[in-house]
Amino acid sequence: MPGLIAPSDYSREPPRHPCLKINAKEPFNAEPPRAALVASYVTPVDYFYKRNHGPIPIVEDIERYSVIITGLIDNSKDIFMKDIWSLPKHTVTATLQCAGNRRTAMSKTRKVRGVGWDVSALGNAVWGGAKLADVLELVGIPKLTKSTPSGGKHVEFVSIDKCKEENGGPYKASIPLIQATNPEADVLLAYEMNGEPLNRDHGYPLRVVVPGVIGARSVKWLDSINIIAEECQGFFMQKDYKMFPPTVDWDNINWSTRKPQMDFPVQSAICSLEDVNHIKPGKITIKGYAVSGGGRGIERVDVSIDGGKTWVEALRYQKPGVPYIADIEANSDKWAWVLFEAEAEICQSTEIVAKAVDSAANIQPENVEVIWNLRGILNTSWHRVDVRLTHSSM
Ligand SMILES: Nc1nc2c(c(=O)[nH]1)N[C@H]1C(S)=C(S)[C@@H](COP(=O)(O)O)O[C@H]1N2
Ligand SMILES: [Mo]
Repeated sequence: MPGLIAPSDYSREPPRHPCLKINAKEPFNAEPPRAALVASYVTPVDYFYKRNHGPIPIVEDIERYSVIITGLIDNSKDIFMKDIWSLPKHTVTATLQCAGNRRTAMSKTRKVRGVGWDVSALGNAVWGGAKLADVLELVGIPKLTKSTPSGGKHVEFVSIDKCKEENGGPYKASIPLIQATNPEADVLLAYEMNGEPLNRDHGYPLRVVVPGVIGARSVKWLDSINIIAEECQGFFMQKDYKMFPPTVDWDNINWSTRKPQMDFPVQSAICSLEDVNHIKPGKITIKGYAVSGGGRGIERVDVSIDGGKTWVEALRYQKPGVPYIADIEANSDKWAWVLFEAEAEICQSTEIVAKAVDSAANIQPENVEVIWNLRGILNTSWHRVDVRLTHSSM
């Protein structure tokens, strides 16, 4: 009996929470309602977005499950769960965001290809597992290694799920070896999410979590780790999840001109309101999230209730009673989102807007047109929602 198997159809999918909005059924892609997303700092597993490219793998025998570490190293090694469990356990609070978050809105200006997502293709979880830097030491790669003696410079993660983009082959991605062996980068081989063993949708029994980087590099259902000379040549690294300018379309694209997207840019969205809202005049609370990639904090979130003419600064928070400060010295979770809140008096129909600024003073672009790209990734334009006043009958 093998440790982990990959079904080729959807007859053995796990149960999912009925509140999720399903964007694609097979493979299963779903996100929570906006308001549920910002109801807590740590996203409950049930509400955490699910982004899959094939049927969900199944563990048949956890004792036999192992990950082979191979490639440009002296000796390959099979790592079993007991080996992973015997390494120091680290917990990292990190926001995972799909590069396709807010794709539906980008598609409205000009059509893009890909699964449509509203603003909830992200979640914040407490990931528990071993640091990849510690795991790689088991095969003789020291901390902070740029290149192995035999020229390995990248760490490729290969799964076993059957993806149609890979012609039935597994999902895979890579990160630079220097990031993988840097304990400060907090790259995990995670076996827990919010204190519970990972569930099937999120990568049981073992997944990669690469904090601050688009979700696509956090490979689920890990099967092998390859130390390689060049970055992974898989579909999702080379023919997808790359950022192109608005002038590039399907008839003139040359994929090799761009690098695979890694860090995500500064992002925010209002989650207490839908795209169009009918409300009574009076006080409202505007709530949402802001997050940036690469471990950059959120310096400021600005909210406007007049379509972006004037702004007020929103209150930012992570944990109750702990002031949020966007500084590496502070006791903030550097890989995690911040939630924001602002109160406003609404006395006419208007557009409410949010934009965030990160600790490197990067700011979200005003309009989606300037960042439009054919795959509809990284829509980080100012988030705008309409409020229309309903007047009591006269
Ligand atoms: N094996 C495997 N890993 C994967 C994927 C996948 O389809 N197969 N999807 C990736 C993408 S695009 C994202 S955004 C995240 C989603 O993780 P989640 O479903 O736990 O939210 O997983 C990544 N890892
Ligand atoms: Mo993604």
